[in-house]
Amino acid sequence: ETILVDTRPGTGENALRYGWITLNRPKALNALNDTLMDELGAALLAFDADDGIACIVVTGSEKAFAAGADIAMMQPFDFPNAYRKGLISRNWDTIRQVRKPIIAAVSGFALGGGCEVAMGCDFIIAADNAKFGQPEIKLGIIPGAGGTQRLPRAVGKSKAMDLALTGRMMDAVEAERAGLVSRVVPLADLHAEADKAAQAMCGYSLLALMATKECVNRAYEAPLTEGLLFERRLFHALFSSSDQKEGMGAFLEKRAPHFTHR
Ligand code: CO8
Repeated sequence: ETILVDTRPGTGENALRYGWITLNRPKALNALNDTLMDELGAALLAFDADDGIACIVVTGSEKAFAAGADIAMMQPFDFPNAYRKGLISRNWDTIRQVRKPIIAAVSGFALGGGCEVAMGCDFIIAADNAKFGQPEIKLGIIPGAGGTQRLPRAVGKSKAMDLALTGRMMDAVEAERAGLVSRVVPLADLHAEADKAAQAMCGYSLLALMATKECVNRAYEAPLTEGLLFERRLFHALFSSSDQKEGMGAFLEKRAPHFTHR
């Protein structure tokens, strides 16, 4: 098994559950191969389709979130092989199809494809031992699963160029300062912090969570005027949900809301 899959309960009455996915190739520092990416993709899509699940956490081991794509797998590839087999694109884009929030809980190395998987999640909570980088340059290649595109959007051009051209790693403090990660926590607290964030989301309206994700992602795809219009349309649309009546009604009645995700 290259990944371990589990579900955990949210807090509160009627709360949804959340999915927990652990990357599990410890001997290779969770190096990503096609089997792992197929299993990860299938698990993400299954949680996305499950009405009882609100969000998903993806994590690795203490030593490595993932130390990149499996170099042993890639070394013999030639262009026709890589192109025909769709190396990377065949199963590496699945994460983009997921409409529910995904948290990356990162400890240890998140390098190359590992950093790219973390960036494909919606936000990153980093342990204080996390190390991020795009070291592909050292192997005679370039990032191939979004590193040259998502990293500059996250940390700006200068730092993205610095990391991808020199292949150096950045620690969790630098990654937080640069905006790649949303927060840094002590290693011992990483899973508890991810649990807390996921549990909070499980208590909210799934419609509103999904609409939030769709709108924020739109900010990276559309000009501002289009993005604002997109947001306004979804904002208006949510007033047709019973969760909006419940959320605002509960606030006014000074009680906890009971969302039904409708
Ligand atoms: N691929 C395959 N095996 C790996 C990888 C990897 N990326 N990373 C580590 N391993 C293996 C090592 O070979 C070693 O195996 P063994 O025990 O059999 O010798 C084991 O994991 C433990 O690793 P180390 O002994 O090297 O551990 P250290 O603590 O000394 O070093 C490092 C940790 C610094 C993380 C080091 O392992 C390293 O530099 N790893 C490679 C990092 C790297 O270059 N990543 C980028 C890969 S390229 C990439 O990701 C392209 C993405 C494009 C999309 C994917 C397309 C398929």
